[in-house]
Amino acid sequence: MAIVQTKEYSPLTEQTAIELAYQLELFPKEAELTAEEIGDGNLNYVFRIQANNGKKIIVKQALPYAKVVGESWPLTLHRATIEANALIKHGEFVPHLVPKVYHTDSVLAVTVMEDLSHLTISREGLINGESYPRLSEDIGQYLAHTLFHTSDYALHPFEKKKLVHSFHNPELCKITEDLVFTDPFFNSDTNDFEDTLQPLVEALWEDNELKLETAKLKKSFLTETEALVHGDLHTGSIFASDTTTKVIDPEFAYYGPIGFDIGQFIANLTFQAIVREEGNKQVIYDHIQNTWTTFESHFSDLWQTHSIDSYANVEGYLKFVLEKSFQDAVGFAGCELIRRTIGLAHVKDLDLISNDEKRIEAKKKTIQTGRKWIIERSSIQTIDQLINVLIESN
Ligand code: SR1
Ligand code: MG
Repeated sequence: MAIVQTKEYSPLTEQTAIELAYQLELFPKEAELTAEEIGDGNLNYVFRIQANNGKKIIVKQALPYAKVVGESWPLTLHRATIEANALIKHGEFVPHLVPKVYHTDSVLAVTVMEDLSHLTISREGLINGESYPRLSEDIGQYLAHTLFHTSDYALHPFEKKKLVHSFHNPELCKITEDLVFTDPFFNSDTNDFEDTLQPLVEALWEDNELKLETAKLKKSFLTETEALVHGDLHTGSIFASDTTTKVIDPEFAYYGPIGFDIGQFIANLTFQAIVREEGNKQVIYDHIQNTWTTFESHFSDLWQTHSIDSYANVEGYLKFVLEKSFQDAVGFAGCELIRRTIGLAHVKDLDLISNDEKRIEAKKKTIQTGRKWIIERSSIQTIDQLINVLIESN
């Protein structure tokens, strides 16, 4: 990896992104390069640099503020380092499921990585009716390997605690603490929803049972350093095709509860289960089921073959860990459903429904499903039960 010493931060332009690519010698000197800013996320610049011979790379740069809100919301540049290090760490276990990192620069807050433009962001594809036959198998494996191998079940305690320290990510965690676990459940300025939803939303704010259960989930997010989680595993953080899956964007990575990524991914599939026409829902139910069963079987295999925990072979311990992770995942999924519907950062799956009546109907179902999953998570014990609860209210 070439090292370029950068003295101070400044936002890249298409021209300076090209200059950086030349400096890093990622292309031959004689190559003619073009750049295009293609980022449509909430936080960063993403430049695609292309040479006249067709070779492409991605230069991603963190901005010192949240793009979704503007310069009034300052945001640490350190998230670029967290993201690059999480891609590299997770890539040790599932190299085929993450992009290759070619270069990082912590001062410029830049990560240079593999271009994935032959794939589609899975949220966009799913909205357009794609079924992505490999998606849940790949994500189930991604979850099992990244979560198991970064946990105390697989690592010496010194090594694990070193990782906990190096993935300390308080600013990005604070965004999740506020936007996922707090603001949607209170009358907060960041919330954003249609007037028609006001009575349902006010009922959530008054719902002590829901708030108590959400507080318990937030406590888990705040305190449980189980594994290196991606931290923002929605379908917009996954590139896919019929044959390939790649997980991107782990800038929210930190040591958190094993159920967090599982729940966020299941929730983002659930938006599709809710918005699709009747005949097209089953493929999504199947993905939800297969995500969990793949995770469970790979995690269990890794536990049997690689666990260094003295208690690994104590009867009932693996079952306990899996049950806890499942129950947490159901609750976290419920929070994600609610926050993407009435909080600051929405999802296109719901917002792009142009018919007002249908959109509001879908949002009401989403909120009610989220509430149910949070409150009833201890009685929802299997993935089949979870899907049945979803089908009943869908
Ligand atoms: C201010 S950032 C809003 C949301 O976008 C990211 O993708 C995370 O989901 C975050 O909560
Ligand atoms: Mg992101």
